[in-house]
Order: sequence, then C-alpha cells, then structure tokens
Amino acid sequence: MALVGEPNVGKSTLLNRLIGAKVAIVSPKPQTTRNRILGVVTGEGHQLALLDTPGIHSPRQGPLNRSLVEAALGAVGEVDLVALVVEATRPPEAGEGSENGRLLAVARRSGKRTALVVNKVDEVAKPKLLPLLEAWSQLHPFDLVYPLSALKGDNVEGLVPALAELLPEGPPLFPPDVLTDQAERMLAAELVREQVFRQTGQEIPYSVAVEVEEFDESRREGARPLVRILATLHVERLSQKGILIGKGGARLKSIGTKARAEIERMLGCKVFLGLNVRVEEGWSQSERALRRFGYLGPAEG
Ligand SMILES: Nc1nc2c(ncn2[C@@H]2O[C@H](COP(=O)(O)OP(=O)(O)OP(=O)(O)O)[C@@H](O)[C@H]2O)c(=O)[nH]1
Ligand SMILES: [Mg+2]
Repeated sequence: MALVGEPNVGKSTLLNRLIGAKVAIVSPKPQTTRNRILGVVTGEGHQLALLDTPGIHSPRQGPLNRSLVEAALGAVGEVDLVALVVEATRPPEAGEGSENGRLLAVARRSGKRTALVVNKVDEVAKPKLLPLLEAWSQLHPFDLVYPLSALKGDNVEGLVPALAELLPEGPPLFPPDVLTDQAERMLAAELVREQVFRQTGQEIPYSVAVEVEEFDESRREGARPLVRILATLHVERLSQKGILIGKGGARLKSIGTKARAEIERMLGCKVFLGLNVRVEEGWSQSERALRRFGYLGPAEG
C-alpha cells in the first residue's frame, strides 16, 4: 500500500510509527521526503508493505519538484491499497484542482481501494472530529476512514489490522525481520539532510542534497566498533555555502553533531562523521544530479 498526501501531513511520521523504527526523516517543513521509502510491518497473520512518498504539491516547477510528484503518483499505480493522509486541523477538500482531489481521481481511475487516514487528531477538540470525518466521507466513498495521531500514537494500534482487511490474500513478500529497503548508507545521508531541514531556514533546506562519499565499516566488528562516514552537502550557489557553514563553522558543526547522534542510534555503534560543503551549481535542475543523489529512479527504457 502507499501513503500519499500533501506535504507535511505526517506520512513519514506514520510510517516510522507503524514499523516501530526511524526509516524516514521527519521535519516541520514541507517537502522533507524526496524519494519513496518502503516500510514493512509483519504481524499475526498479516504483512503490510508500505510506501512512504513525497508530498504532492503545486506548482511543480523544475525537475526536482516534478520527480517528487511523479514518485508519489507512480506509487499509486503499484499498490493494492492507497491511503490518503490528511490533517484533522484543516477542513476537508477534495475538489477538482485540489491536490487531494487529484490523488483521489488517480486512485479512482486505478480502481484501487482507498483509505483515508486523518492524522494529527491531538491538535483538534474531540467534538470537532466526528463532523470532520463525516464531511470527508461525503467527498469520496472511502473503504476506511481512520483518525489517529502518528506523533502521539493515539489510536494507531488498530490501523494495521483495519488496513490488512482491505488487502488481498497472498504469501508474505518479505522475511519477517525486514523493516525497510533503505540501505544504511542512504539512511545516513537522510539523517544529515534531516538536520539541514531542522537547523536552517528559507531556501537552504531545498537547496541541499547530501551524498555519502565514504561509508567505512572495516572497524564495525572490532573491540571498539566504529563506522566512518564522509558526506558532502551540495548547495546550488556559493552564497548558500556560507550560510550552511555558519559563523566560524558553527552551523555545520551543530548539524554534524546532531546527525552523528542519530546515525549512532541507527547503527548501534560509534560513528565518525565528516561533513563538507560543495557548490554543485543548479543541481536540482539536473536529472543526472538527482539520479546520483538518489532522488530520482533509474532512467527509463
Ligand atoms: N501534532 C501533530 N504533529 C504531527 C503528527 N504527525 C506528524 N506531525 C508533525 O508534522 C510535521 C511533518 O511530519 P512529516 O512526517 O515529516 O510529514 P510528511 O507528510 O512526511 O511531509 P513531506 O515528507 O514533506 O511530504 C512534523 O513536524 C511532525 O512532527 C501528529 O499526529 N500530530
Ligand atoms: Mg515525509
């Protein structure tokens, strides 16, 4: 199944919550997720393979934005069940021309079953919730309408069994211990990017791509396990390089410190993290660069 929806509604938070591990980065800024991320939940008698996708938004200008939207719309075509994620804090809208309306039209045309997940219920007063769910139900014949808080965990435990009811029967696709398709190297790059999203403002988060140049595990099995990671933060312009590095290198240092702690938690051992910043003029306009950074699937044909 696929988790789709507008940016910032909490798709990645929900994916992490459902699989019980952090495989997708999360930030308060929209357009955090740049590629499809698989998460697998295996339980008693069911297995759910979930795709987290970039938020759907317009305008879709430039190759990066277009590839984000294509990744999300493409996911709809590949799954048995579409879960549209929306926020309880906003009134329902799924009219023509709206992002949700567009997604629902894609789902309808595909003939796929469609669930609505109403997230962030912790932010609305209880009496407001029922009318909101009813209003959503008027907009589309959802197979399931499910309110929860991915952040707080409220009402999350019933979601997987309810979704499993909507999925076709079949043998499990993954061994029970598989949680994600994300390699540790990619997760490390993402955890650095997460700190860029959290610690910089304005256009900087959207101008940074992270590439892990070295991921040295040769001392991982030793007496004092260590993984050595060297990553480059590519910015689009020279002026952004200075902002990202900060006065006396303070900002880059702070990004590195926090990212290293997150990567250590993921890998379960000490990490040396070296970061450097390079100008890769206009990388977000270049399909080649997008492919190199893993934000675009392999070339078609
Ligand atoms: N209050 C509240 N905040 C939430 C909840 N779920 C997610 N958030 C917050 O919403 C913001 C966006 O979360 P993400 O999981 O990154 O959202 P997303 O839909 O993956 O966003 P994109 O990747 O940009 O499309 C973060 O600040 C989360 O902490 C929730 O249930 N309640
Ligand atoms: Mg996301």
